[in-house]
Amino acid sequence: MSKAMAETLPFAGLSDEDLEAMLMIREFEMTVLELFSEGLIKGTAHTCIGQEYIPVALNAFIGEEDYVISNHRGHGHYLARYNDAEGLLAEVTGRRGAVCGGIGGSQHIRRGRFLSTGIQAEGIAVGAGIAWSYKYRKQEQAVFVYIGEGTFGRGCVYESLNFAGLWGLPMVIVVENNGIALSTPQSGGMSGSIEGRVHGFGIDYLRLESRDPGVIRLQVQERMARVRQEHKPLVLEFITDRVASHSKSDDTRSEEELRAVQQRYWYNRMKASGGNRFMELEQTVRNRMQVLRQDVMGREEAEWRNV
Ligand SMILES: Cc1ncc(C[n+]2csc(CCOP(=O)(O)OP(=O)(O)O)c2C)c(N)n1
Repeated sequence: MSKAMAETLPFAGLSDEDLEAMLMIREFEMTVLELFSEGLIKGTAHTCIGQEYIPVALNAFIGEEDYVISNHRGHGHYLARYNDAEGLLAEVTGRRGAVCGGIGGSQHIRRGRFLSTGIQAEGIAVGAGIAWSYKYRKQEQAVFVYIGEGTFGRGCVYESLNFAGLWGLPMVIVVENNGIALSTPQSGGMSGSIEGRVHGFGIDYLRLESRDPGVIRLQVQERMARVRQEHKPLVLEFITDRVASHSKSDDTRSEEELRAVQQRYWYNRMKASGGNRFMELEQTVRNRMQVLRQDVMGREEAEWRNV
């Protein structure tokens, strides 16, 4: 499907449940940016504004026993899985009720079979190890690893792909290709393509341009089943956009580029065509987040020593 075609899709498959989850992630990230400006975030934070639909779409394929390994831009990955804005907001602001007692902050979250790491490419190597243990024990679970296209600059991505291809590991490697790594566009940092590199290891690959979770699910479901049934790794490359800065106030893109990003943003497109249903859902989510913010920010500092 061409990028232009994907961009004109009318979000036919977007249920209220998906829309609410996407809006909640967006609202959470907007809150993080505000708190960041007020100096109330502990450490740093990278928002996934623009990419909210990806974990919402994929969550339908992730079972309780599966592992999800997230990266530095991981709030949406966590929220799509656990719908726990309270625990995460407390975590990034270091308040009581934090999911990791306030030790992990934005980038280092652990809950059940969910891990995130701020070290680029650490997740794919750890994920390959976990997937190998699933295979060795003849378990049906899979490992989902999120990485950005810029992380293909690290050598252990290739060691992990080789290992996954060679041993037939039940892994889904989700590449969130937002076209820019910090301030380096893909064209300035990558020779060849992600598809070419993945095929070099004999690994199944699918490129996704839609931003509609319903459409995405239809496109991936068959390949996803093979990961478990045939123990085959799969790489899903999402062509997406980082709508906000890399972290905060560090965007080097031109005004023209940023305008194009805003035009492609699912939120702006939905808002323009979503009518009352969209407005009502957005207001509900916004109110919920405001109440949560007041509650969490009124709490004492997290007791991280008790974790
Ligand atoms: C080993 C390592 N080197 C450098 C960094 C600093 N760093 C954090 S994010 C980032 C760019 C990541 O780009 P990409 O993988 O495309 O993900 P995106 O930020 O676009 O989501 C860099 C260089 C890091 N976290 N880890």
